[in-house]
Formats: sequence, structure tokens, C-alpha cells
Amino acid sequence: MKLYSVSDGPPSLACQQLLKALDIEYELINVDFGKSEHLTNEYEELNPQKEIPTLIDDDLIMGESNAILQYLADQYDSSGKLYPKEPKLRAIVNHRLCFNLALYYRNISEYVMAPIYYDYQRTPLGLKKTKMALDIFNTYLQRENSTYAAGNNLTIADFPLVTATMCLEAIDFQLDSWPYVVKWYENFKQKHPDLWEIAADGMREISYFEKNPPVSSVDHPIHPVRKNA
Ligand SMILES: N[C@@H](CCC(=O)N[C@@H](CS)C(=O)NCC(=O)O)C(=O)O
Repeated sequence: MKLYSVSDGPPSLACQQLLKALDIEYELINVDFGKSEHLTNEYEELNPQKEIPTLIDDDLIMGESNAILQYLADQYDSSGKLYPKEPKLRAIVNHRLCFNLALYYRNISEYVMAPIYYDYQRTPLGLKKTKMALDIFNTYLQRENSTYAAGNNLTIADFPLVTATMCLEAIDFQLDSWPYVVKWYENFKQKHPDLWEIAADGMREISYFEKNPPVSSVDHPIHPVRKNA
């Protein structure tokens, strides 16, 4: 098995966390985002979306981290706990994954990540959308009164939500106004230090780039790149 991954990319780190939780041996192929290795024709063959991560497991080749998490858990989690089969439990896991993809990480990524790696500014609208995402996640955690993102067991939903929240910590964004998010996030760190360490490595890189914004000589097909420090 191979995982094409970027060292500070939350979706990649979520997949790495699951692989570690499942104790699966695999080849980690580091894609150098700064050198735009994901924009090459060779990488596009593997992932036409030109996004990282991409998983290869025999004849299965695919991107989209949620689909990767779902596949890996279905195929390799003999405990059945990380992605429960019971329809209602599974529905909540699926909901949290969709919530993260469509709203939580989407808003955090636009606010935190895009202005680090591309030539964008943080805006009041971006801040509002990030706070809204946190409000909603806080409400889900409070309403369910659950230790984890989808119930009282660790599931695949926790990984992308933790790696998304890590981006906020990377820029010293204060989370005190969202106590249930803080409780859930700190619990994950404390109960799963080996999995947290995977996210923490990425967080240290993001913090570094926050203070030392990267420049690039490669033209991106969509985003404006920073040409000067
Ligand atoms: N929905 C995708 C998103 C993956 C994603 O956005 N990856 C970033 C790196 S963290 C990327 O490849 N961005 C491409 C670019 O900015 O050119 C997933 O969850 O796998």
C-alpha cells in the first residue's frame, strides 16, 4: 500500500492517523507541495483532482481523504469500531465527515491555510465563517454530550476534525469560546498521543510557514502564488 501525502496537509495527516491506528505497514510518499509536485502530469495520472492525499492499494487508486478513511476502515478494521456498521452510528460518522469536508475544514482551510500557502489575506468574512464552523461543531458535541466527534468511541470522524482544528492551534487561534471543542480536542491529544503526534508534526510546519510565508516560482492553475517574501 502507498499513501501520497503532504507533511502539513490535514487530509493527508488524517489518513496517516488511521493507518497508524490500524497498524498498517505502508509506503509513505511525501509530495512536495512547495515544488508543486502534485501538479505534474505523473501525479495527475494518479489523481486527476491534483490534490493530496492519494491512496494506492493494489488496483485501487483514489484521492478524497474521506473515501480513503472509509475504505481503509471497512477493509482493515477488524474491531469494527472505527467505522461502525450499525446504520445509525455509521450515519453520525458519515455526517461528521461530510460536515468537516463541506463546512468545518473548508472554512478553516480558507481562513488559515490559503493565506499561508497562497497570496490571499485573512478577511473578516473568513473569520466569521471559521467562528460559525466552530459554533456548529461545539453544538454537535454539546448536544450529543460525547467524548468523541461521533459518539463515545474513537472513529474515523475524529481524524479529519482533529487535523482541521490543529490548523487553528498552528496560528494561535484562541479556542476558549468553544469549550466542547476544546474538551474533545484535548481529550484526543491525551488519549491518543501517538496519533496526535502525527498532527503535531504538521502543526509545527504550519506554524513555521505562518511566520515565514513561503514563496513559489511555480504558477498555480487557480491560486495566486507569493512571488516575494
Ligand atoms: N477533498 C480533498 C482535499 C485535499 C486537499 O485539499 N489537499 C490539499 C493539500 S492539504 C491540496 O492538494 N491542494 C491542492 C492545491 O492547493 O493545489 C481531500 O479531502 O482529500
